[in-house]
Amino acid sequence: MQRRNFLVAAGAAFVAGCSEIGKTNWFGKLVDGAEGWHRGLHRALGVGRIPMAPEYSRADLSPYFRGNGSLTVDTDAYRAAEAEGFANWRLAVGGLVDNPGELTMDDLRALPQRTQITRHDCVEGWSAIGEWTGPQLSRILETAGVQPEANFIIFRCADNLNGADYYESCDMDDAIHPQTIIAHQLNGEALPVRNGAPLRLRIERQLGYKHAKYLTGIEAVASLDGYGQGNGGYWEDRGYQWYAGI
Ligand SMILES: Nc1nc2c(c(=O)[nH]1)N[C@H]1C(S)=C(S)[C@@H](COP(=O)(O)O)O[C@H]1N2
Ligand SMILES: [Mo]
Repeated sequence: MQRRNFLVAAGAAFVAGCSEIGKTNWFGKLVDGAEGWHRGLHRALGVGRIPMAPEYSRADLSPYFRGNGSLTVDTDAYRAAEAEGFANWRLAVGGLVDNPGELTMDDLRALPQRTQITRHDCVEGWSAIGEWTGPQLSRILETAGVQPEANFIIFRCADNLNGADYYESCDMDDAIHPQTIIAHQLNGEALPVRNGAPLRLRIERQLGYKHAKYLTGIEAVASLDGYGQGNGGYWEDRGYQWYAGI
């Protein structure tokens, strides 16, 4: 399968769009802001009224951010990826999008980055404060061109717990929330393996189990049916709530 670098393609489309006035392309639309489900949705929600999770200062950082659930991925492929510093890790972007493709770690690092210091709350009764850095999911979805029928984003993970692949999902409201990022750093350094190296979701208005680690792909879908047991996540399939708001 050939890798399609849609960020580079987007840049090329932008240049073409500037020189060929009147010719429509999605990136041009995005830049001039005249259209786009994302912007429309932000307007409908009312920018400035989006509820934000509290953010903290560096003085509040937990000295050690523990790992929970899977602490690594027990596959030869993951061990090989770890041995090369995850240089060739890819995040697949697919489903109901106009521009499916794969993002490299460099692609993700080249996007505008958000850094946020937030508190992670696990239902098992512990919390930790960490500083997370990565591109906003909204930016990736804009570039991919999410189709109007998409209602959810599915997050695919590399690990398997007791025979089932870990996965998660969220609605478009949380997907485009400013604090929803694909983190590749914790406290200014590459994510430790125990915390989901090389990529993990931070979805700050929700409980710990929603923050999918070891991300391999994101998919825009109309329905959660057909993923896992259809409840939208590994723990949701085992009785936990899908909307795990804090
Ligand atoms: N892929 C994957 N993601 C996961 C888990 C897991 O086992 N596998 N555990 C979840 C749970 S229950 C919590 S509390 C957090 C823990 O994140 P941490 O290991 O960075 O502390 O990851 C969540 N994401
Ligand atoms: Mo958790």
